[in-house]
Amino acid sequence: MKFDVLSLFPNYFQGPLSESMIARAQKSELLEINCVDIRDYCKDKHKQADDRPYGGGPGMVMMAEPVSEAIRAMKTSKSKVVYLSPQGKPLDQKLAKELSKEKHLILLCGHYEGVDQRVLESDVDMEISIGDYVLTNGCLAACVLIDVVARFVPGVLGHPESSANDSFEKGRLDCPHYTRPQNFEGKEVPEVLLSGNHQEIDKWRQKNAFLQTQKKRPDLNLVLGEPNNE
Ligand code: 4FN
Repeated sequence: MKFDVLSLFPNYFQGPLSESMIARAQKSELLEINCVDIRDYCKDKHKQADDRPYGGGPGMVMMAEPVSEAIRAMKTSKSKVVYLSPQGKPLDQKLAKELSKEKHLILLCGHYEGVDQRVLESDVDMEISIGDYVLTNGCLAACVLIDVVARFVPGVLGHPESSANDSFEKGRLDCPHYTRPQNFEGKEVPEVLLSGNHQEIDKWRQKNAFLQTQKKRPDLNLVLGEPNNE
């Protein structure tokens, strides 16, 4: 799966996308992530990518031409163009799974006040939001989307059967986890986890995953409630 990430800070992504699973997936060529500098598509000698908004007011707007040129330079017949924006469809596991079936995603990151509306109408297939808070720019949102989507690309995950993954698939939180030592500052590991009885352990984990979800995120049982087995 290929990602082209269009932004004004192509170096922004070097950290998050060069570590851990995402780095390994790139080395093994399961993922290809190409960071594109929108400024390379500015035609004027000052490489201006932003301008003042029509109608006045504070802030700057990303100009239609360089953004559009950058998108069109990356686009093929198999591309889906996504603009990360607060107006977008909320990103969740279901949407991420659908996106992971695409061959090529072009991710457009907003800066300043955002992108000229006409680009969104002409060149963008879908707007996606990672949540309801104010961000400085769309780069972190693109990193989040890549991370979430990449986990669904076959081979990217080390252990596809991990229990954490099972819990996510069922749309609820994971159960509490314990490792050595058996006693930490007087707190013992729950007895059943030491029993070696895998049926009992499984029962305990399922029950506690459910209880934890009810207590901390009761909305999750409703929103992601439908089990998703594949
Ligand atoms: N944000 C809100 C309302 C109005 C503006 C913003 C905001 C970065 C270019 C967009 C934000 C949040 C989730 C991209 C926020 C996201 C962005 C995202 C984002 C600079 C313009 C901006 C009501 C949501 C608080 C700045 C609400 N997912 N504007 O953050 O790109 O993808």
